[in-house]
Amino acid sequence: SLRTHYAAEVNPAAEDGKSITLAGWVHEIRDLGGICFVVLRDRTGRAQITLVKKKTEPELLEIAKRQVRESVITVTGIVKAEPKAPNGYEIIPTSIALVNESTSPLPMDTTGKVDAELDTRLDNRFIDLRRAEGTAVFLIRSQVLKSIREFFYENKFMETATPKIVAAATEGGTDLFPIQYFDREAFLNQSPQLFKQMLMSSGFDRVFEIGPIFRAEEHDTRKHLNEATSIDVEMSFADHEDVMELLEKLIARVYEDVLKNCEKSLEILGVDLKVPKLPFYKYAYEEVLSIINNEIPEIETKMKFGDDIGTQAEHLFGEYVFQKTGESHYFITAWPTKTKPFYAMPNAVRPEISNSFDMMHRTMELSSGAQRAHLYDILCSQIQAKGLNVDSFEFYLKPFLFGMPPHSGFGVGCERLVMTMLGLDNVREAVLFPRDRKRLSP
Ligand code: ATP
Ligand code: AMO
Repeated sequence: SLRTHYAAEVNPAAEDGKSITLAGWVHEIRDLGGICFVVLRDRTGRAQITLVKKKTEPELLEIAKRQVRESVITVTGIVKAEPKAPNGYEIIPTSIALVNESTSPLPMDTTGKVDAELDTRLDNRFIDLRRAEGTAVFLIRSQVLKSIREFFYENKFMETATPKIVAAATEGGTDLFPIQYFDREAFLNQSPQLFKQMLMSSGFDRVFEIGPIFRAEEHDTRKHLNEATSIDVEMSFADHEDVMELLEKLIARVYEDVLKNCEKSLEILGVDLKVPKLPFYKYAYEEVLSIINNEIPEIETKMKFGDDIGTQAEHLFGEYVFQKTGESHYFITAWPTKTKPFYAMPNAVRPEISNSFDMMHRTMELSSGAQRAHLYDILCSQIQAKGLNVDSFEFYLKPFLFGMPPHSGFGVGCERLVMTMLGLDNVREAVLFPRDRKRLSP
């Protein structure tokens, strides 16, 4: 490797006087007359290379001054503790190599001094991600996914991979992307839903999958992507209460791990993270309606059973919960059967409501889940009740005839999880190369 250290991993006290090699990008050059600073940046942070003109060989000074911003360089030099420099040290260079010179001018600023529009940033995402904030979001996202995997492995879940090219819709037909599959029409999968349920019949018992989902969402919003990352879970011999408990523990664990392991990234983003308190508050759908109708005057039209909770009501109710409880996360349970997909289990006592839930953040929905209808007849009649054709679900329905255990599960949108955790304005900020209505490149 060309480097001996990352910028933020140099210990100024322990390494004082030693020679090290850093590799990275020229973040900034400041020529103050008698002294010249070159700031090198890598994934972990910044290091100051200090050249005192009188003491530096003219050749080295020339190289340092010529470096165009954002060029790739390596620097070998002596570490000197310096409290005023980034990370508490500076490097007195013995050699500087220009590994690959950047073209100028740059497509956008990387120092944070000039704000760029989100579109400009996404058009130039490779360089946008060099900004400390960009890197921080994805270091945290990486930790989130690591924690999720650890959590599930510790709880005896198996990681699965189900097909993304499919023959039928799972979440209703409207949001499907059709594709050409040799001489047939196929679709990009909207959710692993049907497959994760089929695996319950295989006896896999507890599965999770982290993978892409594709939805041809028509609207261009701050919280919808056309390609998102779904964290999917399915568990046998468990009901909706069991998986809600699993879900809230998962969220708390992810927050704890990020708080513990991503201190610096959180600081860069100015996020003061608070681990949600367990158990999450639960509001039955009908309770939500009653609160909205009686205690939230901003919603003028009274809501009635069966209505969807729209974006405005969702926001105001989230705010209401936050004011009451001080918590951002909560569940809305017991949704009307007709507002939930066919695979949700109707309640045994009141079949017009389902054993389902949405896990909400103050600002938006983060997850939905349910106990599933595991009895063949109920499932078939629910498919029909949605106006769907039972025949097109043959591959899915067959396992229900040959020993399907009771089961429950949920799906969490990874980008929305990261977005709400970090208070990002737009879900696109939580995706490296987002896909939306207008954006197919890069
Ligand atoms: P909002 O309700 O806040 O206006 P939304 O309903 O579009 O937004 P979410 O509620 O977060 O978004 O749901 C995410 C995805 O789930 C969307 O793709 C939406 O189309 C889909 N979806 C929501 N409800 C159902 C449903 N009952 N059946 C199938 N898909 C659904
Ligand atoms: P649902 O459709 O609610 O449920 O999706 C689950 C979660 O995935 C995220 N999500 C999205 N995020 C960004 N952009 C999108 N277009 C998008 N669509 C979905 C959201 C949402 O809460 N099969 C069920 C899950 C289950 O019951 O197990 C399902 O797909 O955070």
